Amino acid sequence: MPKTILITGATAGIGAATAKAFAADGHRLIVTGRRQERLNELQKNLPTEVRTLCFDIQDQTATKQAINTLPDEWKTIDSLVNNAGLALGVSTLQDGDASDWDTMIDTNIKGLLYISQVVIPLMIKKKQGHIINLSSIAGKEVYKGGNVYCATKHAVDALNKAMRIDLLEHGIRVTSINPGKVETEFSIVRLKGDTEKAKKEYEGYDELRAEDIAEAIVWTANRPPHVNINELIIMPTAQANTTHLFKDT
Ligand code: 8X3
Repeated sequence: MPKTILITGATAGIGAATAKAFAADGHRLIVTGRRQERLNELQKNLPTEVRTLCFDIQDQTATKQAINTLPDEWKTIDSLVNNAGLALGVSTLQDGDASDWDTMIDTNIKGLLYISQVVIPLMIKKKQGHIINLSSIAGKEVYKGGNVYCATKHAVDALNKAMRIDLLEHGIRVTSINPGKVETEFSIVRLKGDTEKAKKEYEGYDELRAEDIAEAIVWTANRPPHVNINELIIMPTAQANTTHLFKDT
């Protein structure tokens, strides 16, 4: 039975791979992001019915309005994949840039809250649904230069647990996915466009691919309704934790 899956930040990386994986399974999609051309491109390349919603998740009003524009037959969202998120900078706290902090907090925490608050009532009405929150190993551990990014992902970890309590009586499942190093645009964004340095992040070991995470996300969504995967921590075999990475160079 085809489901309706809403994926935030679907234009690249894990979001785009997740859209492809769900579409390959025959599900219809609502893909969101800030770049309409990228959303159109994604829509063109997916084999199932797709609606695009272009808005900035940091803007609560825009987020609300975007979901409200969906026709009723698309408001039957089965799974919300809270994927939009980013890291900016690797400075110590004392050298950090407050505008980077704001963007990370506004996207990773507040954006996740804004969209969840609009989608949850639609799921409550149906007495079912599944929220899949993209956290990170940075939501479990803290490392040098990670400060605010780690704090935002720790917040996602807390919200994941809180949602499970708040939504318990409504039969809504809540899962968090915590990946280690996945090669996407993540490091290019974090390192402010320094592609050379970003490439080095993934050299000397076999890093995770966006598709590895997408496959896990689809697997959690495909469990029978009485099974909830609370959380998954997924690492490259070469990465034990955020401070132990075995590079064979
Ligand atoms: C990204 C994983 O290890 O770079 O969320 O913090 S890590």
